[in-house]
Amino acid sequence: MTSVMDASQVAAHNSKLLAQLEADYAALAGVLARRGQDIEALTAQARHFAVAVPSWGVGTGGTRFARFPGRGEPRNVFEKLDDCAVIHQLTRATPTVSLHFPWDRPEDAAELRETAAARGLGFDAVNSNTFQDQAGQQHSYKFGSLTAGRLEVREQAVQHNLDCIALGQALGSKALTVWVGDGANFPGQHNLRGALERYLDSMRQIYAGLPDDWSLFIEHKLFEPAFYATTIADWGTSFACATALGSKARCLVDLGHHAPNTNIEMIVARLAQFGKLGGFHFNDSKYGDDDLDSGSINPFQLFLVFNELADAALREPGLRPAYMLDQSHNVTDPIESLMSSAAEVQRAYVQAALVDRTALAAHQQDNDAHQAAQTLKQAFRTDVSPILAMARLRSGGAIDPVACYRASGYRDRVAAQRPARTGASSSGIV
Ligand code: LRH
Ligand code: MN
Repeated sequence: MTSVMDASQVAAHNSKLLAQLEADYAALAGVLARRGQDIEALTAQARHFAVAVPSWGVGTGGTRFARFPGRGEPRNVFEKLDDCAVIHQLTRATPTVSLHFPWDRPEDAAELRETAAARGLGFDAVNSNTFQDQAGQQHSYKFGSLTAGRLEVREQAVQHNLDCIALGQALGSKALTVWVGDGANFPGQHNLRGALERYLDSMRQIYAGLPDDWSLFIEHKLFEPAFYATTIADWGTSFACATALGSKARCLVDLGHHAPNTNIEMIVARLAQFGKLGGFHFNDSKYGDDDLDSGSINPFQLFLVFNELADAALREPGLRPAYMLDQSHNVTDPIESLMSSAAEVQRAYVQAALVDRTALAAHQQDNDAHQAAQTLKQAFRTDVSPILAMARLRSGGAIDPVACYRASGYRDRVAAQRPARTGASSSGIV
């Protein structure tokens, strides 16, 4: 496997931090042992945790107002893979990449698959895109895609999704995520039921094109780009559609796709209970679909999501939702944000494993609300950073990924290799 960053730089970085880490690790081991918990078991669990990186996340993101490109922007899917490889080399928690088509459509899928494998990377769910028009596209998606009133538009959108499945198969992916921005901006603009009937008709054709071992993830979103009615606006509609389509169809929860203060962990519990929890797009937000770094605004919510996943896993040990990041890095180095975000999701996973579920169940049974809440808070308040760092170290990563990355000069190196985009700032998320 070719490392994008010089492994000796990582070793040199770790050697400086090792003694401190071992001291912090031993101290935490003591705290956990007093609670009857084995730090080694938790570190082993942390080492098995993995979250996929979005290919579109390693470039600088933007908003509808502007996008201000950073230095050394990746110009194609191969340079995106290089950056994704750095993230995995240092965190050891991001072995797969989620691609978006046509943004990442390769000339030669086999070459892309080999290049990724050579960098220790594989491919998670692929994403279709019928929320933009591509150059030379016959029919516009301005008035919808899978729900469009005109049959030829729907057929084009269905065919695009079938092409994504074929490409994903060639790349070794096992799932297709379908998010459509379809909806209306004005009451009366379209028939609400008719739009969903057309969506289901289109999705049945896509579902029929799924290989037996594939999954189809339906991603709901409350609003944007539609600002009055979004066809797949909430988990209920997504759940109804996934149920109508069949066992290979499940629901994907993007944390930023809900109204402020929505109890997202309860949505997770519901979807898990009914066997339709397919996966996640992790990010954080304060207002809308802000696509901010995971755990950067509301880390307690992220913990509560993993607390529900840990509870669900007790009931269905085979539960394996797809974990993916979906973020837009407008003002930070995307590599740093993705490394920190992967660690924050891993942190919530480990903190959820710290919850004393026997004590919690007893407090719930006794209606001791205070102690029940404190049982969760104790796990959330536990600083598991030494476990995350030790997991990285033992898996060949960096004790402090961002510090190691900055010391490596990788961004300077790629900035020299990849000419900066000049001219007026464009707009849009990528
Ligand atoms: C829509 C979304 C979807 C992606 C896109 C990049 O807001 O979350 O998952 O296709 O962002
Ligand atoms: Mn998403």
